Amino acid sequence: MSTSIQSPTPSQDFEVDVDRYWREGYLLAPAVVTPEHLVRLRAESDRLIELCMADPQGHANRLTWEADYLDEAHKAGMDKVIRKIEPLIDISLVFTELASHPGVVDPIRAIFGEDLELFEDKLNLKLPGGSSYPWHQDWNCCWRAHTDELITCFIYLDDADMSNGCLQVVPGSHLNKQIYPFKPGNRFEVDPACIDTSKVVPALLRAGEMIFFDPYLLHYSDLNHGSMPRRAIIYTYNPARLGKINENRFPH
Ligand SMILES: O=C(O)CCC(=O)C(=O)O
Repeated sequence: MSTSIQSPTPSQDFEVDVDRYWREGYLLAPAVVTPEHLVRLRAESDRLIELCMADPQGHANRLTWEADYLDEAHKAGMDKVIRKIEPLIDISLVFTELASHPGVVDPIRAIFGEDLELFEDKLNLKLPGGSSYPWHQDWNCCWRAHTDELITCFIYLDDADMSNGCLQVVPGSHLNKQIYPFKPGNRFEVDPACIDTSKVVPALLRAGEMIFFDPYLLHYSDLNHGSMPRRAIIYTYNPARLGKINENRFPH
């Protein structure tokens, strides 16, 4: 595994390195939320879990469950644990507001060089014991029906490291929009044989810090082996000139 990782600079010095983003396919960024704001974001995450658990049928279209992603060896006690809530903003004013926080959207606006629309929004919970996300490219597995003019922002709600399943990326794997073949019989996971493990970089970030990345970037996260959650709010944006192109993500 590569040790050359970008480190987020303190926010007052943060300058969006647009060239670096396009070269490496991702950029780390400092926290733009205060510690008090972070407390409110975590409380909102708890509220949404309660809301969805109170009416899982009513929220069925927005929920995925850990039990559907964990293998037998890791399933015990996880049958009623939510893996992901998506979409989010139609049930959360707090996360609607965060999606347009200048500290979140300004770097993406700088990278695209134009205004933005929100394309996708989700809360990945990765609670203790939570499942992995195998190696994949978001555009190839999930967004082929849409534009590839997309930038994703991960905002961690908890400190993230290798023990609780931080995001891991392969810098430069987005270049030339290369599509890596799926694992045989799979329409999500890239064939692990294609991953050069010597190039993998973990995004070891503290709560509130962010990673922006390209829809072709190879990325992965492991099972949460730790005792702490690794929650992340994930927003994806497209250039505003394309309009609101993913409105049908909202459950009717
Ligand atoms: O939450 C994670 O660790 C990974 C999420 C991810 O890769 C995705 O939602 O496409």
